[in-house]
Amino acid sequence: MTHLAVAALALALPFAARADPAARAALKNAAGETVAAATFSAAPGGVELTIEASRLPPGPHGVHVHAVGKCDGPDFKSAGGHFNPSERKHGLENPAGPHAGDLPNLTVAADGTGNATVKLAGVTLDAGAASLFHEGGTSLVVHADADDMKTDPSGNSGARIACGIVERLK
Ligand SMILES: [Cu+2]
Ligand SMILES: [Zn+2]
Repeated sequence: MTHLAVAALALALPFAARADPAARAALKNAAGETVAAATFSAAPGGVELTIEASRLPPGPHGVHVHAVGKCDGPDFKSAGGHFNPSERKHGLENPAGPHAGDLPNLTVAADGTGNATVKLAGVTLDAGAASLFHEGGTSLVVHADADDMKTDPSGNSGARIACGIVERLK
C-alpha cells in the first residue's frame, strides 16, 4: 500500500460510522431544471434524509415523500398522495398523524439554497409496505408554500413545484 493510499484510508475513517446513502432523488421543477437533490440512508427506526436545494424559491416549503415514483410535470400529480402505509392523517402536529412521508418544512434562502437532514420514522429501504421501494416506488415533492403540519391531507402547502423519483443507489 502506498503512503497516498494510507492517507486516503485515514481520511475516510471518520465517516465510516455513517451509512452510505442507499438511495437518491434528483428534484426537477416544471421546466425540467434540477433544483434540489436528496439522499436517503438507513437509520435506526427509519431512514435519514438529507435534502439540498440549489435553486428553489426563497421561503419555507412543504416537503413530503409521495406514494408513487412518477414525476410527470408540470403539476406532478402523478406522484400521488403522501406516502401513508400506516393510514394515518396528515401532519407532524396532527394527533391522528403523521403520514410516514411527512417532513418538516424546508427553509430556502434568498439565493435559492437550503438544506436539512431529517429522520423519516416508520419507513424503510428494505422490503415491505413501508418501503420507499414498494411496488410503483416513491418520490420526493417540494411545494410552493409552507406545510401547516396539521391540515389533512396535504397541510395546505399549495402547488407541487419540484419532484424527484427515489432511486436505489446500491
Ligand atoms: Cu407533498
Ligand atoms: Zn402528509
